[in-house]
Formats: sequence, C-alpha cells, structure tokens
Amino acid sequence: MLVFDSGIGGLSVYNEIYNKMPNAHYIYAFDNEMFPYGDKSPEFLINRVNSVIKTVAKFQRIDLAVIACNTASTICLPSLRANFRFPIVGVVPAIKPASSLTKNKCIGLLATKATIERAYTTNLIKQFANHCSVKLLGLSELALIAENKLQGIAVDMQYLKKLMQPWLSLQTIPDTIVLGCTHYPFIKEELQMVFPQVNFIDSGYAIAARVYNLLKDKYDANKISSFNQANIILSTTHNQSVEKLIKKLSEYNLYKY
Ligand code: DGN
Repeated sequence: MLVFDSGIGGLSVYNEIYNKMPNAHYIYAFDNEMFPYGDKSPEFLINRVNSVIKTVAKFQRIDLAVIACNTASTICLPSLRANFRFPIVGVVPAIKPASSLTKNKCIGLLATKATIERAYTTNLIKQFANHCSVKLLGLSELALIAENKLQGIAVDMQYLKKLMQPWLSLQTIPDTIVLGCTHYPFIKEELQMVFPQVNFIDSGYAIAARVYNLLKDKYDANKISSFNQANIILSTTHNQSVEKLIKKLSEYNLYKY
C-alpha cells in the first residue's frame, strides 16, 4: 500500500495503519521537493499529486493509496479516483468525531491555511458541526516545526504560544481541537502544554480502521514478510535533510529504496 504526503506528516497515519497491519507491505512516498503544500494552488496540487502517484505506480504495485495529507485530500480526491483503479483513501479533518466529543460546543480546527480555506472543509463543518462554534486557525509554520522536531530540533515553546495567541485570547477556548494536518500529531505534546485542558483529535486511528476494512480479505496477519518486501521510502528529491530523515525512518520500519 502507498502512503503519501508532502513531508513526514503522513508517518502519523502510517504509524496507526502499521500498528493495525504490521505485515502489510508499505511504500511511504513524500514530495519533499514541493514541501510545503499549504502555499500551493489547487490546480498545481491536483497535477502534482496525480503525477507523483502515477510515477510511483509505474514502478511499484499499489493495491491501495492513502493520501495522508489533508491539504492534498481536500482538493485532489475526485481527480485521483478518476485516474487510478486502486482505492484511494483520503485524510481529512476529523470534524465529525470532534462535534460529538465536544462538551462546550466549541471546536478548534488547526490546519494549513489551504485546508482551512477549502470548500471541502466548509462543507464538513456545515454537515457535521452546525450546532457548534468552530474556530479556525490556518498556519503555515506548524508543519515545518513538526518536520524539524522529527530531525531533532526542539520546538520553541515561546514561538508556539505566539502562534496559538488567537485562541489563547478567546473568551471560550475550544475544548476539542482537531489536528487537521498529518504533521501535527508529532507536536501534540507541545500543543497540549499550551492547552492543558483540551482534547486533541486526529484522523489516524479512523483511517487505519478504514484501510483495514478495505484490505482485510487480502491481508494475512500471520505472514512473515521477506526481505524483498521491506517497506520502503521514496522522496521526490534528495537532500541532506532526507538523509537525516531516512536514518530516523528505520525506527518506523521504513528503508531507503
Ligand atoms: N501534512 C500535510 C497536511 O496534512 O495537510 C501538509 C503539510 C504541508 O505540506 N504544509
């Protein structure tokens, strides 16, 4: 199965799927050449994501693709489903579960600016959270902070607090915050320090359940994977930070291809 993101954020989703299906074969592909996706136009992203996946599909057999990127999923899913025969699972903000978990009827959505502005996101909110007050915060900096953390650079808490200021100064602070970017679970600990009373939710667990359901008939939980089937990482360009990441990724059972 292919798990795709602009960067390492998709690993938060991969982790959940891997925990549920450790013997499946994984290809983790990330478009580091064009990271971050949050500042790219919809047209650009549709072309780019389709073309990266087409390239991977030329060399690797794909039985299912997870677009582990909210910024891409909220705009690219219809074109991907029209272009590829394998099932495409998108990752979009967990508004629905948040709206049933909130007690004070105030939800926060933290995502890239692009995800916040998408019609897809507006519709999710209309459909599932009409009875709630939904506070939106679109940030371009957070995904990079998460990438840096994974490479060993600690999160600057003062800066993080400054970024969260629009919510810290609200009269009613959301009791449930949706992490609407797959990078953010990696800085959940730090976000929790800024908002100690808040419940943070992301889409990873639900996506793993969805993927399991789609593949369970083909999946053999007792299979021992062979070396040829090692889980692999593909990046769209090569640079020093990829080298660092690749070392780190062996902790996730992913190996350089
Ligand atoms: N991880 C991606 C998401 O879920 O939206 C986007 C990160 C980025 O490219 N800014």
